[in-house]
Amino acid sequence: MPIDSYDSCWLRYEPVDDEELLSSYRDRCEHVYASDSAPELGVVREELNRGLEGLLGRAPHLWNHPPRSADGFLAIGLPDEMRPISETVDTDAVRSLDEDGYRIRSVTWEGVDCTVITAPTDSGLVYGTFHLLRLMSTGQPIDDLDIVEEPANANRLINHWDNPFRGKVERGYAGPSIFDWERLPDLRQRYFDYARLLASVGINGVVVNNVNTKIPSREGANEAVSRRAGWQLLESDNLEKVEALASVFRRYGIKTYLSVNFASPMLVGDLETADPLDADVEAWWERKVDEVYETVPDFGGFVVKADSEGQTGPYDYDRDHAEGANVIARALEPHGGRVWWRAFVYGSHEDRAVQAYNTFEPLDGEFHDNVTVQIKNGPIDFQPREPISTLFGAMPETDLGCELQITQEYTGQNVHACYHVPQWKEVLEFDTYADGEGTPVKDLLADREGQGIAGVGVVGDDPNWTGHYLAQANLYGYGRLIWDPDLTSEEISEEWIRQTFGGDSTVVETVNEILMNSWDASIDYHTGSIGLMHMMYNGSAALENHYDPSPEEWPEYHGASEDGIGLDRTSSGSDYTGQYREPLASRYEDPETCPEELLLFFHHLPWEHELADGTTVVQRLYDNFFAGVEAVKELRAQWHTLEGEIDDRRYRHVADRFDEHVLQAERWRDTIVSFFYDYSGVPDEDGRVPLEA
Ligand code: GCV
Repeated sequence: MPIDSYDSCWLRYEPVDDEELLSSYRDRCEHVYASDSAPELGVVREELNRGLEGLLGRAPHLWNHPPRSADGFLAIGLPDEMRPISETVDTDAVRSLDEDGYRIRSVTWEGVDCTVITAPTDSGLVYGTFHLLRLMSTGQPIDDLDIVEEPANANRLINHWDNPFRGKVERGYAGPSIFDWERLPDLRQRYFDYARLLASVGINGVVVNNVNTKIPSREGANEAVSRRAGWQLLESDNLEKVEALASVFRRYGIKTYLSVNFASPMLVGDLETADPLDADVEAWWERKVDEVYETVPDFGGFVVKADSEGQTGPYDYDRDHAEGANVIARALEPHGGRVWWRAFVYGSHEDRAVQAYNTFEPLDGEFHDNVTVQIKNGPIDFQPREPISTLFGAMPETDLGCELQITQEYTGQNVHACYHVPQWKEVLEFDTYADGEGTPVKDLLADREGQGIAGVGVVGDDPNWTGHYLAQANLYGYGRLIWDPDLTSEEISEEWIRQTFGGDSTVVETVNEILMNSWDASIDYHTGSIGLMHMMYNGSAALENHYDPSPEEWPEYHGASEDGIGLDRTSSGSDYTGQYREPLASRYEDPETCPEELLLFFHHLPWEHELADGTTVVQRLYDNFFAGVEAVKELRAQWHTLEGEIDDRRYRHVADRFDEHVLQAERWRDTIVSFFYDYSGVPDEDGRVPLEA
């Protein structure tokens, strides 16, 4: 069931073809008793209508009271709202669930088989509804359910890097922004469908514009044109546009946020300073935030990128980042809003990896209660694999957020297949030793009201939303994983496949294998899998593509020289190792104990340094780059077996991309292994390098 002219992603609600399941679903869901007292409950009814009509072949009967004549029914409401719920579940226990939590239970009420969905909040009912529909869409039985769900992370955000008024998305590979700021407050159906997709996987906050709120003007650029940028969303005239989007998202329990420029008091207001300790600046933020909340009463808060890549920040006024964040936080506090203050600050240290910790760790305890310091998963920038940022676990007095990237900036953009859930799992499972052994990132972030996870958005106006059909799995998986980090990558991919391509076991197994092997392949042909990274083309600032290989641009990131490769980040180098707690610091410090997949991130080693199995560094790099390309060819071959098994449109789209993916992986391999050979002069033992002319 396509949504207008664009893809329905995992909300296809294809007819159930298993007769037994169909009849059991019908018995329990043909009649629905659902309250419609709150806006979210309108959404529940709409989604059930749409979903059940698709799955069961006919729309359900919706009731405002228990359907007396029915043999079974579905009851959805707050714990005390309806008797089939209050008389069958422990309502105190439901009321004490976390916000957004819910309970689904099969019960017998007055002799009738019922399914109840109940929650402490309306948004919990939305999530519970999507859960039940997911069970049916993936062919699960629903006649004996007893499910209690609470999200692990309180804040589950998408950060759009969309540039308002320009239509472009920075690092967006799925076409222009779906948000049409020129036409807003007019709404598009697509906004509602986007909100449905997000709510169905548990997202509860959307930052609608790019953290780069001011595009640094380029020489010769028309200033009036380059001024049209994200910071303007804070202008009074634009707030009704923000409210229009918020009116859509709030129906699904999703809050709306804005990225704002630190110099807003000067850009949006007419002050001559943005100094966070200036009284006029403080008063300006208060007035502006009051105005925002008058227009958008449930506004979520602001994201700020400061002192980074051309964006103004507190350093411009000799203030620190806590002083910078706090002036904005104080203005938001009376309204319950929050500042998500990014730790992505670099440029003043020779080794970028060490700067975020050096900047933020000393400020632990200085941030206002409603500030969250948002940290990228690794110290560099969303590379195919990085060590985990040393800031996790280093700021116990501060609310922290983890920033992941859903869009594939460095992993092949909209052409390469790369399923990122295994990578994010590695991040969340990483043991920081912050509180001794057994303090993984996921536990540090969980269960704190001011913490959570932010994912850099992936959608654009492309009919398939994500540029590459298989990249839908990343949006789906991001939401599911941050709701429940204990789900396995395979569980998530399998859910996605069943809802997206149907339940045929060959299709499920094949797509699952493709997804699960794609990240490893990407690391192999982009990096060689022993800790290198950042070898992509950047070019001029206007053209940065981060897609093609270009290792010669980045000596400071890979450290290749005639005597070896890698960077010394041990105590004899930049001492990034020293920012970790023990035993991690010692483990990374010594090349003998450093995990091989991160070796050259921490160590500069001779090309012919022997690894544990006797293979040299340069030979391992050659082997891994070649293996990566072979793996991509295998993914393509597996995809080819699906011809005729899934619809031709999606089959072709992915098949064509795999052809290009193979070519690009070969280009990466050939460029980088030749680069290594030029430096090392060491040929490949298997005769593959130097390449034949
Ligand atoms: C939004 C990298 C990306 C930029 C991005 C920046 C950031 O540098 O290339 O496009 O800017 O990270 O995360 O702020």
